[in-house]
Amino acid sequence: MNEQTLAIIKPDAVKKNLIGKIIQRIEEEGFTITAMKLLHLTKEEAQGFYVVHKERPFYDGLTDFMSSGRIVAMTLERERAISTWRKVMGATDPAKAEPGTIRRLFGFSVERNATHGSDAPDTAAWEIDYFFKE
Ligand code: IDP
Ligand code: MG
Repeated sequence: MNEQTLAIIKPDAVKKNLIGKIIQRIEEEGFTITAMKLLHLTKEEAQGFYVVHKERPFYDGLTDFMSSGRIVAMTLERERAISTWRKVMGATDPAKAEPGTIRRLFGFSVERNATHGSDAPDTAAWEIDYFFKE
């Protein structure tokens, strides 16, 4: 049974003109892109998206970064989409991510790590709704 996850190409990767390479990888990994938007979040929209992290010390920097430029938000569909996309992205910190993963290949720092992926079915549903309600 297919599952959906939310993926974001973050502002660092968009600025480096990596949209095409990342989407090519997504398709090669067997995902179908079922919705996609290029957008520039306001600070408030970035804060809303990452509200789960609002008590974290990195929240203000993260939401500044996520509102610093254009992003690509997508819904990806395949079998086990959530865990598969997180595996393809690699660990949060690009320096600790496995060789060949997107964050290892294209991430710059633990904050500027090229991509986002939902971490569970409930967060995936909430995050998909955040960008693609109706
Ligand atoms: P994840 O994106 O791998 O699920 P989370 O812990 O959910 O990682 O953190 C969300 C995002 O916040 C990360 O992708 C990264 O951009 C940023 N972040 C996480 N930890 C740190 C940190 O220690 N310093 C700066 N930014 C961080
Ligand atoms: Mg997370």
